[in-house]
Amino acid sequence: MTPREAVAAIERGMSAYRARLASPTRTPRMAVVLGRLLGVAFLVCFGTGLYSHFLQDPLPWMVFPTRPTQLYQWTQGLHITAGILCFPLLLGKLHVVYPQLFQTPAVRSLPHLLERASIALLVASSLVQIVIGFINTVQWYQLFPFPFRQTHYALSFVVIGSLAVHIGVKLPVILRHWRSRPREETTASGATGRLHRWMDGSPTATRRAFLGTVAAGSAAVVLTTGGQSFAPLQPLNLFAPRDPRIGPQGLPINRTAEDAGVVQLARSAGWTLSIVDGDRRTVLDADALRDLEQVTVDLPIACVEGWSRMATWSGVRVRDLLDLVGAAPDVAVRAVSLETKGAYGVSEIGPEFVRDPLTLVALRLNGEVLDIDHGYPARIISPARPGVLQTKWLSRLEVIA
Ligand code: HEM
Ligand SMILES: Nc1nc2c(c(=O)[nH]1)N[C@H]1C(S)=C(S)[C@@H](COP(=O)(O)O)O[C@H]1N2
Ligand SMILES: [Mo]
Repeated sequence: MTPREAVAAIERGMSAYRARLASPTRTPRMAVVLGRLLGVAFLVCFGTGLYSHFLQDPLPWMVFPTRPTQLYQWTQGLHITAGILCFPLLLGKLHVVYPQLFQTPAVRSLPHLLERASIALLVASSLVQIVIGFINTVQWYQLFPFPFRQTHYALSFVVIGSLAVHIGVKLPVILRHWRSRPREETTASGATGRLHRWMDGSPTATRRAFLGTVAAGSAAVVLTTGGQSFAPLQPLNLFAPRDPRIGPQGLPINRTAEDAGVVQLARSAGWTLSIVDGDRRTVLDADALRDLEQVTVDLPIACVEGWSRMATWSGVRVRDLLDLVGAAPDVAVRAVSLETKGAYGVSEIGPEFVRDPLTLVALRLNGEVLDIDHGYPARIISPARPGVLQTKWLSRLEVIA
């Protein structure tokens, strides 16, 4: 057999296989219907993801809203929920377009090659993206050897970039099938007319059943995991990694004092909080902190991993503490923990949050002295920011020069 004959034989095999895959659910219209939803979910993930990224690593000119206080709880809850929704939508979409993998000739032209390459990149990067995102929310951190945040961030540009190319290339098909069903039934594989019926119903019934399956899958994953972010769904919260109601003082914990290696220091009678602005410094012990004006606020802990929980905190305004050392009105602050190893021991608080009267060094939670796992003797709590920045077991506040 000559190479040319071999190629022809492979192509005949592929077309036969593709013809066998034809089904009423595999139409360009169905690809567009699911693609629209998936596109929205991806864009929501991208937007809320960038918001989360820049809250943690702001560019110098960035200023963030501090109200509503639940803003980050909502954006990150949306991120995880839209992210989870990508699973049934993407599986449905791949089911619909799967026969396209076997199109012949495999490559018709350079633009066709680029189109197929961009789709390969889109499919591969989105699958990795949603799988590592999910793995992160269930805290199997050890499962992959690369840093999650950086990888997920970089991949988000690959996903959205290849999505933009994909939409550009498919624009004619998208426009043709956006609204109306095409009069002529064509399959996504391009095999016109001949409709293959699996299941006994009509093509329309088959399509409805398929969409119903995708919808039921979507409803199931959202309803059973959304409770970690949205209180009304909590009773249905079967699979979400966190039940926000469980934990000391009614609040979950991400890292205990023991894990952080701070139990002794945090319990020590000699604990103090230093407030430092250049050469000026004040050192307060627990009694001195309790003697300052105490403020009570309702603010959520909203973890980057999606769970969140409202709580009542009492303590001293960060701004009042800065006044003790005469700090300028618009400064940013570094909050330093007793925890010295790991990435969570330090956080930076931008001027808009420092200035905010709800930003506290909290000493009490839900009417009791902070539990050691929630950051006793003192922790940061501030509005509209990720939980990871709400530094526990505080030891120092430094004005950033
Ligand atoms: C196309 C889909 C997605 C896109 C474009 C996307 C994008 C992003 C971006 C840009 C960030 C910020 C990363 C950073 O802080 O540097 C982020 C964070 C995050 N994403 Fe996604 N994401 C997607 C899907 C998912 C899914 C499916 C899940 C989980 C079910 C998920 C879970 C997370 C988590 C937990 C974070 C917080 C990371 C951290 O700050 O530690 N993402 N995402
Ligand atoms: N020092 C220190 N502060 C920390 C952490 C930590 O590991 N170490 N975890 C952060 C994360 S990821 C979250 S979500 C919140 C959780 O607060 P909680 O444990 O009191 O609910 O604390 C934040 N503050
Ligand atoms: Mo967190």
